[in-house]
Amino acid sequence: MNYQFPKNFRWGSAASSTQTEGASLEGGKGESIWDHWYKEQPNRFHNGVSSTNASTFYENYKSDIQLMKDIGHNSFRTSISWARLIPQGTGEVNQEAVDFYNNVIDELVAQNIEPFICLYHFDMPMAMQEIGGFENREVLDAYANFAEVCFKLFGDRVHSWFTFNEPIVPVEGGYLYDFHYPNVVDFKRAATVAYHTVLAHAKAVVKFRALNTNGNIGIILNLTPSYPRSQNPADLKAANICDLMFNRSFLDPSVKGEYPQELIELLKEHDQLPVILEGDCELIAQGKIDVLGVNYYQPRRVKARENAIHPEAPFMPEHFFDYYEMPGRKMNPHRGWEIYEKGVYDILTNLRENYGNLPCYISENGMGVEGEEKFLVDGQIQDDYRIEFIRGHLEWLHKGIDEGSACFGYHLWTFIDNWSWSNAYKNRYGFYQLDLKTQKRSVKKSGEWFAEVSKNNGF
Ligand code: BGP
Repeated sequence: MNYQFPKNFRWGSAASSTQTEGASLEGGKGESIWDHWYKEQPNRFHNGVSSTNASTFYENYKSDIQLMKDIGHNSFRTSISWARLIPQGTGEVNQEAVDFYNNVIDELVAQNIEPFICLYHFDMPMAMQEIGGFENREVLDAYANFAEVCFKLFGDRVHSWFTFNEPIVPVEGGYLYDFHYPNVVDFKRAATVAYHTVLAHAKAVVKFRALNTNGNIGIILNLTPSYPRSQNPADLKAANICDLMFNRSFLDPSVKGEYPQELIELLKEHDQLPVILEGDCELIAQGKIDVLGVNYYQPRRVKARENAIHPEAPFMPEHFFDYYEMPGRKMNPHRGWEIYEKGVYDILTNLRENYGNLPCYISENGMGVEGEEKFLVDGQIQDDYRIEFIRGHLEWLHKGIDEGSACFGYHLWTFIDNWSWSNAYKNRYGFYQLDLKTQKRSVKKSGEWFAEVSKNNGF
């Protein structure tokens, strides 16, 4: 064995409620922004496919959990849908949802698969969005209340909690770049939503600590490293601003309990700072996490801007940088994303050197492939490219651990090919192939390979 991983290393995969459950208008579930947006603009979703049925985990959870077991999972992350559990966002709890999540958690535990539960994966209940979503401070309290309900209902069996998945994505998608509802383009409102999400996170952590719940609480961040084109000070400045805006805007408050002063100064200088109320800083300081989930897919390469900004263009992060396509970069041609395995090591090194080496795990990493059926041979997807992708990242992860990083696991995105927001089923990521017509699940070559890796705790 060339790469042996630490004892108790967590092997598994990640998914989310909206992307897998289906039954999105059944079982007493309230509408989320995804149900609503689809009704308004079905054309915004790849091939017009909604999350209404997703990959039918709601009815098939039991056999699906068996499939996890079959490929050696000892842990699995999904999320609890706020709109399923509390259909209006506040108030009445939906008993059918309680039963469903109890059944899922019980089944995972019975199969010795540790449940990692996330409380928010891009899925604002529509009733909460109608009153402003995370722009409205009332919604922060509603979210914290939802978190508390979850801790009380499931905390006896769930010991790894995560408040948010990639909280910057709904900020980017919903308030800057028009790829999530409510399709606003406004930096100051985006900054407010980001800031309020940090406050909502901290409120949930406070609830968690007050209940003395067993286990850990954390957050899952997409820590895309920002690599400068060169060491030219102008390129370095561009990369530093990206790092502040896209990584440190959530990493610093959740790990250190405070924002980087440099980020505050930058937003102040451009009149983009959200409203800060008395008590906010104390609250943020209480939101420090126990564990961090790291999602990593691709690096962000940037350079100094080459052109002046149009005087009437809205203020954007891109005022400070241009994207840079490094010649010779390795690509995943099936998704159009760069593959840079060392990124995972750079993230771990940064966490070790600058963030107290807190316990962390790779909560998402994966390779999306459009038109993956073309790799079908005798009924099985021969995804050697995915095996190579995972192996490459695990090698760098292993080096990080060797050098002292406190990384305790690796989860692939995802378990069974699932629905992915406006991309719907365009890019396939799963260990299992999903036939959309029959809902049949078939293990890919990578799933069988992963079972061996998990069994041997290395490769
Ligand atoms: C991550 C999200 C996942 C999933 C994945 C794949 O950022 O956390 O929810 O959607 O990206 O994305 P896509 O299907 O667009 O390639």
